[in-house]
Amino acid sequence: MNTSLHTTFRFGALLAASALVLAGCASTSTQPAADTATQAEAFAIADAWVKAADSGMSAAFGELENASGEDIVVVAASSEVSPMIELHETVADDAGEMVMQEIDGGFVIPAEGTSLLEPGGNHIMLMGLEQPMLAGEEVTFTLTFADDSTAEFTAPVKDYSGANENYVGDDSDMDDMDDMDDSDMDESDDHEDHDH
Ligand SMILES: [Cu+2]
Repeated sequence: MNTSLHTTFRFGALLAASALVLAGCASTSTQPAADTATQAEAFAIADAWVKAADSGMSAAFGELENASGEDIVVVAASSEVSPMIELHETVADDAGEMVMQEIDGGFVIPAEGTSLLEPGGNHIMLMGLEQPMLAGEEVTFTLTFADDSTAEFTAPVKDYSGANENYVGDDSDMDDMDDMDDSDMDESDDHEDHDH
């Protein structure tokens, strides 16, 4: 009688131990998510170009491509040719005039799709050029994506007579730009300042 009880208890304990081992196997065989690629890695650009300009504003264009199965989003752009670069869209204002403005939420490139930057549409806006951009030169840009990854591309400068939409920044933005221009002038023109 005693022996029989003892055996039953041992058998139960063995079953419980087996169940724990099985559970352990199940959890360790679960793989981590395989897709760890950044948005920048899925990005490419075709036919990139920049509009030639001596000073002030200009814009960059091209076809943004996304090789991944999920939307990727360009949230910012930078280049050493301009201290102030924005992502712009072109829209009709209340009077039906086409005007450009900063786009909300950046440039979305759909999964396995493209997004076109073109005169009269979305574009990378350069404001306050540091130096002239002449046809035949090349300009390097860095794009930042929604996941903080970055991608560089180089675009040739081309003469182009269009893409002259009005900019509808608010007044404070324009004041900031004026301040920036003034300080730049002060630095570069110090030796020519005969006011004192
Ligand atoms: Cu613009």
